[in-house]
Amino acid sequence: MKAVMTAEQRLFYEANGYLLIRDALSPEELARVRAAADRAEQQWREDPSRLGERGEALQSVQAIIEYDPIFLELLEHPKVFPIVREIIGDDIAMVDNDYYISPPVAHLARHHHWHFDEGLRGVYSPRSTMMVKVFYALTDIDEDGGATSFVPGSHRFPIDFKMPEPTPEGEMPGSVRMAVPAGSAYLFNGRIYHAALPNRSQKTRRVLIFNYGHIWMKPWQGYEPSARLQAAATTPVRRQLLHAVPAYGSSLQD
Ligand SMILES: O=C(O)CCC(=O)C(=O)O
Repeated sequence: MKAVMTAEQRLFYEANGYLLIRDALSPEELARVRAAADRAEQQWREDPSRLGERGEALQSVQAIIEYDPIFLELLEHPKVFPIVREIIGDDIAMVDNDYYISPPVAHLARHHHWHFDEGLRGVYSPRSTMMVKVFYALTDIDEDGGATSFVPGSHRFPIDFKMPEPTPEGEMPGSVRMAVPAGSAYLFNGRIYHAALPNRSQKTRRVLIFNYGHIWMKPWQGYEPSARLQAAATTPVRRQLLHAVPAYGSSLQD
């Protein structure tokens, strides 16, 4: 595998546990992705049996890759996927994927309180990276617009580290917010302490989420790729991302 991260990106990610990739999507790509996301949202709203959250602070279209081929392309986007692969390794595979729609909320409702994505005690290995999650912003996200917030460096805290309580507004000491323009991507280590802050702006936040782990990990329940997608996957990268290869011994070659 060719290393693609700049020295600055590598150091920033190692120190902080997250990375911002500005202009990950060109304006044309953003428009195409946004149009496909709108179509998926409409299908999902029209059929309440489709999986996802239907709450006040979050509506989510679960397993968005099943809705349109453009989302599969994003799963291996040339500006972002090589970075994720460099961090995780050649045994990379998809864990879960969603389209999150977070409308403004009148009070402090939020959909993700402070948490780590993984707390896999049986395999606790602080030098390993189990998961990396990528967000693509489909709308501009303001400071008060339901931004994802991180405690930088917390991916390296010991598993029994006692995190402080957030303020009622959801603030954590030393945290940063992903207030970013549409078309940006950000990624983070699954062991970083993070939250979605309340959306107190006037705008609905829209993001696509792709979570990656290792081929020997199962996809998150409810996110197992369909037989249709697996059968249509022909390239080695897509077959591995969609778990259409053996769980043990599989690795991308180039
Ligand atoms: O929506 C967000 O900004 C955060 C979501 C989150 O916490 C997660 O996907 O684990």
